[in-house]
Amino acid sequence: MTENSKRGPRFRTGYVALIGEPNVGKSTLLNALLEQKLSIVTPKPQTTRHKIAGILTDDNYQIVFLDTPGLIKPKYALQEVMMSFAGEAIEEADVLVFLVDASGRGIVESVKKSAAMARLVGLKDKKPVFVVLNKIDLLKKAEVLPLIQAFSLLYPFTEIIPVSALKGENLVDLKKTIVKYLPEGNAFYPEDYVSDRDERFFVSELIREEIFKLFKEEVPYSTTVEIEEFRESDSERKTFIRAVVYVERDSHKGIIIGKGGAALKQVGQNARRQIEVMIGHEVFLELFVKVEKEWRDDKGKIKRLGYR
Ligand SMILES: Nc1nc2c(ncn2[C@@H]2O[C@H](COP(=O)(O)OP(=O)(O)O)[C@@H](O)[C@H]2O)c(=O)[nH]1
Ligand SMILES: [Mg+2]
Repeated sequence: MTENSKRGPRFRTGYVALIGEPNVGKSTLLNALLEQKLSIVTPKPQTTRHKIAGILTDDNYQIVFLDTPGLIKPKYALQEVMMSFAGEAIEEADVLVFLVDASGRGIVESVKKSAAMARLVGLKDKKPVFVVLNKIDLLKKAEVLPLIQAFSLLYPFTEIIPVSALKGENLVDLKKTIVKYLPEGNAFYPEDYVSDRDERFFVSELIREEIFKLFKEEVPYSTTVEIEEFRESDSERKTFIRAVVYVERDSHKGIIIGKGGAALKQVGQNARRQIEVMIGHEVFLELFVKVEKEWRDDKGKIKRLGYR
């Protein structure tokens, strides 16, 4: 860190937690703000299981966005751990962003919940609390303002900002507004850092994303991915990756592998393409499936499988 321009009194740096119910678009928003795919996105709820930092550095600021798992009532130990990540992000944040799906039927309920949480956190720590109304591309223009007015009556939110993460609408305004509330201070990360996570982590996430896209019902939720080997060969400009997909039951193992291995092959092909885009050169991906009985209910196994 020899860079001088990222220091000095006017530079602003801070953490921004992206909080909200499953599927409101937290991960889509993170990726849109960073203009690159960091967090995996699928149409299924509870895709995000970790707290993932996305770092955005500009001439005058560094914002560290924390993407979090959606707020739910935990049913098993993994979900408890997921909720603790959301809790940590709320604690760490300088600015809280409650994201809601402005097009959803449950919007009033979710803003009420955000207001209740904002009361708890905002009052205790005096943190700025934003409501970001996402998915406005699904609304008529005339519907947006009344929505903002309705929410401003529920709680004195610091800011209420309508956006479309998917279409990239109003994101510049969102960034500018966030920066106003960040403390002055030097950058936490070198300016070329985009995340606190390494390539191995993102590789495992890209594999998990394909599993979430391909399989139905409970199966994807029972899986997790571990990278056993990650080896770059400079001479061949190729990366060798061996990963294990853990499932909870033998029956799930059969489904993931599929007839004659067809399903696993599909996961591997799709994931490899995504990984190659991220890494920027050819990838050789080997996938195995193993059963780790009831891992989602075992705190020790959960930790060992990378959720910490
Ligand atoms: N129409 C529309 N869909 C969105 C928008 N943002 C996210 N989505 C979709 O909502 C779903 C859930 O998104 P995701 O980012 O995984 O939500 P998360 O669970 O809150 O992280 C995905 O199918 C996204 O494509 C948006 O601004 N407009
Ligand atoms: Mg997510």
